[in-house]
Amino acid sequence: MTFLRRASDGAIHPGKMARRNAGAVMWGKRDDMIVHQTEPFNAEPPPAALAGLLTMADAFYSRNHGSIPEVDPSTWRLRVDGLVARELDLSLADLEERFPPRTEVATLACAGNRRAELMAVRDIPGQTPWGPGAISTAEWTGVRLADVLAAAGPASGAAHIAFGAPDVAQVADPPQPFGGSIPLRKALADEVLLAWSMNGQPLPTAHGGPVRVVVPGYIGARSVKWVHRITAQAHPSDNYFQTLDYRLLPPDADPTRPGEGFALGPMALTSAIISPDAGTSVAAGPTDVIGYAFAADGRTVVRVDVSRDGGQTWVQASVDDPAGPWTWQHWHATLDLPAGATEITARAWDDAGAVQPESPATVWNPMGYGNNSWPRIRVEVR
Ligand SMILES: Nc1nc2c(c(=O)[nH]1)N[C@H]1C(S)=C(S)[C@@H](COP(=O)(O)O)O[C@H]1N2
Ligand SMILES: [Mo]
Repeated sequence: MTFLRRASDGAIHPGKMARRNAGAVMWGKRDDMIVHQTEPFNAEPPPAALAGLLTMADAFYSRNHGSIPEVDPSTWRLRVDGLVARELDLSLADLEERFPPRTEVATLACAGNRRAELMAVRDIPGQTPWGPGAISTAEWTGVRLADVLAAAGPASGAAHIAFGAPDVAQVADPPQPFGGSIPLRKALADEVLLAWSMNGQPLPTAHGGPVRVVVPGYIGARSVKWVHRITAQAHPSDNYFQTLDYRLLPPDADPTRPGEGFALGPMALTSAIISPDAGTSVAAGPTDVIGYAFAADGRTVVRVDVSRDGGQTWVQASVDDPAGPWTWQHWHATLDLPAGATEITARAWDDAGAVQPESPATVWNPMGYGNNSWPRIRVEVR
């Protein structure tokens, strides 16, 4: 895939196939998974694996900042503390017995999804060159975070809910366990879950088993895996991944300077082309173009257009109805492709009338987050 060639840090190429597969196999992934890093494990599926509403566990992207911890479900405990009337110490059985179960189909996307297209504009050193596959959708089952918080009774000063996990990120400064927070208002929303099941199976270790947070509509980083502590507090989490990483900085900001820009939470409308595969060759004539679009934060994609000439002329795609408020939607269109080198691009609108920005250059930022510009792929038409 073309975007992998842009990797600055020892690009993955077919010569490293054996190692790629070893990383994928270790975490139960399909062996055509694109492994950006084996330790910590970071991998995305090939675009074709993103075609269904639900992403199978063996194709679901993996984003880790530290070693994946082995957490024993029988000894796992969740501590709820901070500005609450009653501190809680819950086992997995407590969660299952004391609160009503809730199932939600939700798309998770990393804020770094589609970063490779930003890196092509201007390099972003030290960051993973994610293609369009750092996004996946599953059916999550667990309990509402709101129900657990209600049992603890948030006190009047509580405004943020912070999550703690056991995996230590050496990349953080100083090295520390992963964590983050969401505003209390979001934490009390029905869609936010403490999930122990993914697509009807126990939550795999790699995806946060036994229990993870699922925050639909927010950047993936807030869906903290292996969560073992929930703290109600007046301020956002002081964890590195809330205060320094996962911030949107203005283009001219110094990424090493703390406090610039703002912490990301809700996601913005994005889309990608998943077929044809970028960089491949296709036969001239009518060609099906397939993609996903994700309005995020509870919105709906209402229109997608596709162009074979860089945006001079457009064909309206047909867009799947959303499976719920928290999922991506797939779209498809037929383009009549003339022979030669061709760029296919797309643009999506959400129900608030927001449309994707045209160019990655206008959304470029020093840490490479939130690229939601028009997706573009090149194919050779023969
Ligand atoms: N404990 C912990 N939770 C975490 C992370 C992590 O490194 N450690 N990565 C976060 C990020 S940045 C993303 S995008 C999602 C990825 O979830 P997945 O690996 O199940 O796809 O998990 C989030 N939760
Ligand atoms: Mo992420």
